[in-house]
Amino acid sequence: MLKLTALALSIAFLVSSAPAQTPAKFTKMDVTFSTGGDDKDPDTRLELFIADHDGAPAVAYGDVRGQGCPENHTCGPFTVNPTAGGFLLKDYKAEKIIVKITPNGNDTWRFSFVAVLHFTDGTILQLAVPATSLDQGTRTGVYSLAGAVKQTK
Ligand SMILES: [Ca+2]
Ligand SMILES: [Ca+2]
Repeated sequence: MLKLTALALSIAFLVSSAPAQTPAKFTKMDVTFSTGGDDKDPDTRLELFIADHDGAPAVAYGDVRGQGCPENHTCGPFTVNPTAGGFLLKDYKAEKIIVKITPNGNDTWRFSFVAVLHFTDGTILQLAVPATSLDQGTRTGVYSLAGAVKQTK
């Protein structure tokens, strides 16, 4: 009986003295593109967002200007940093990666990409998006993080 009480007390102590868990937060995303048979012109602006949907306030943002992505080569990694609020790891499935191009005149870009997201607890999410394309008519692609592969440290 004494032993049980001591055990109960030590458990109570452990619980009460455990530090409050800080929820894991997004720290950065690195995106590497593989260009197929049609390049991205150097003067086609590339913007990368993480947001709930296209048009929603971005929780991460990156702006790439003056850099081309030549045919049959990789370009990047481009680092995308959190904006003011960022987001929590537990909420990642609701978030989307949004790739937006702003061509000067015409440009078609055929590409695939791999996005690697980092979190404060060491968790890494990786999303691989197969071949797709954007052009002056379709400037925005939206890719859900729900299918990302999670690696926990
Ligand atoms: Ca092109
Ligand atoms: Ca052009």
